[in-house]
Amino acid sequence: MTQPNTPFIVHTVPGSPFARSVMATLIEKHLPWRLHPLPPGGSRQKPYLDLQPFGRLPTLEHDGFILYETQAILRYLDRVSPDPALTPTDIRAAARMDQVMNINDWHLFQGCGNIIGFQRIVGPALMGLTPDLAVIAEAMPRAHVVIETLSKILGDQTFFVGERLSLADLLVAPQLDFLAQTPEWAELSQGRENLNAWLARLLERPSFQQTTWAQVSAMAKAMASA
Ligand SMILES: N[C@@H](CCC(=O)N[C@@H](CS)C(=O)NCC(=O)O)C(=O)O
Repeated sequence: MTQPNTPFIVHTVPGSPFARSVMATLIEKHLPWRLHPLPPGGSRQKPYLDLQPFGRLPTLEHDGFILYETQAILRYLDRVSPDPALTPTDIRAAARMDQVMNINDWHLFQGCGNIIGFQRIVGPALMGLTPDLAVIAEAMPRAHVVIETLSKILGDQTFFVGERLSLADLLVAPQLDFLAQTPEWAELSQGRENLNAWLARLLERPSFQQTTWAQVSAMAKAMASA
């Protein structure tokens, strides 16, 4: 029997966009949760590798149940605590949500967010790296296709699958927030105002305000000094 009142523990390095999706979903669901912060690089070492053998972030721990892969985590949270529902009941809307979530993992993160976001933000912040402009330029054609596709799917809807927030919004927003902080975003988002407006709507929500990189780093710092 799953217990929504048992605290959910999010293992992550502060700054992970996938972990932010999980934390934002927990907040949207009003579920009790806490952070288990890892140091930079901690995801590639034991004991974290005992939880997540691929060394990727995040991992959820819930009443002894260990789960990784962000989509699986988000769906678990939606099933454990169905109110508010974050999956549409309409079959085609649910399929569209799943499609956007897979676009996130296969096309937005892979080859786009993990290149441009890493070169511009994560690498400089955590490793003192200088952005490699050639690597960024190589990723741009793919990034254009991804952003154009997301903009088309969104259309004039408030959220990706209509007028209600879904898991798709919660998965994509942290990735786009990273991209939106890069100089490349002006070019990528040109003529795609609907996506900019959607991102602004998402980032205004308490669930995103409370899970910025700075906020999660402050949480980790407070825990370390407690
Ligand atoms: N398919 C995984 C992907 C997770 C992932 O790739 N996370 C990245 C970005 S937050 C990560 O762990 N990066 C840190 C690293 O590779 O050490 C999921 O959905 O959870």
